[in-house]
Amino acid sequence: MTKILVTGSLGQIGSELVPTLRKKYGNENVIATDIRPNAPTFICEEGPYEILDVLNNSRFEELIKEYEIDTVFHLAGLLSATGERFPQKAWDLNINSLLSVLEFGRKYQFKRIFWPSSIAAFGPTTPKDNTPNETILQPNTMYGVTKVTGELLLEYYWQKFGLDTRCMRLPGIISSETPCGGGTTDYAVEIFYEAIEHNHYTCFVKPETKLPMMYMPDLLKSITMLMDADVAKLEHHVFNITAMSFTAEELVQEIQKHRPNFTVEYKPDFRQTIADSWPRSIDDSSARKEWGWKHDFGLTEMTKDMLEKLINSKKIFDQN
Ligand code: AKB
Repeated sequence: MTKILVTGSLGQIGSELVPTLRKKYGNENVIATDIRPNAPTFICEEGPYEILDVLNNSRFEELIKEYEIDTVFHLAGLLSATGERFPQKAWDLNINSLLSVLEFGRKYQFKRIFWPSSIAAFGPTTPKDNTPNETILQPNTMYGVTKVTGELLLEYYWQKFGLDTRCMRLPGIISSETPCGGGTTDYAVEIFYEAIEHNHYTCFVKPETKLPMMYMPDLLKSITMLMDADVAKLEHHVFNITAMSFTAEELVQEIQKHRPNFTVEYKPDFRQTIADSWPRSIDDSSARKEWGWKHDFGLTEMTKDMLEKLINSKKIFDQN
């Protein structure tokens, strides 16, 4: 029986991955953890929830022993924009916690570890369009530096100790359950909340900014597929993955099809430089070939679904 621990469970991805994993493996077999004490009921009442600062090694190890953990989804970490404001903290949190997970994996012989890398592993010298899986990795953000380092660590533990590490370079993730924060691709999520609430959005990147993106249902599907993949068929441990690429302006036009009075002004800030250093589109053919990756949502389907979900859940109005 698989016993899973998820770090960063209350974040944008964790809050939707935990219920997905609990459905698949059973509520009691998925231990949600986060540094924050106040977990929403759907996380802390449907299965175990433990407070965990991932830099607290003894507490981390205690939980691994107590629950006999054999699989970790390590999602805790600082994103690109926050990482530029606090570079040392980004290194400390993103790398030292990953190193602990890998060491626990070796010591307790984990079955598998999932860790998200990012398009931030690429940099200004990487080819911008249809960026290959194997290419130049010279990021110019601390977040990107931690992602490249993390990828190398996963590869090292795989080669040296046979630890089964699996990783995807995530594009911007768009979702309706938990608002995101601290990232550069956040505009592609915030815009939906603002469109519904104020019919207006001030966008922090230029209209022509084009980045790879993915809708949460596709992300959850891809993580499950990668973790279920037959190890014998995997030539990589780190995969490019994508579903769509669009400019900020194209996203606005798509939202305006549903909300014709929606308006946007563009006020680029420091996150523009980060966005400009990342690819416009990604070649994820290795993921498609090695474990059958196929996305369901493009810009049109995602936009329609996001607006419907946010309006129906009334989440936006409850927050205020
Ligand atoms: C960010 O914008 O920092 C993240 C990412 C692309 O890794 N969403």
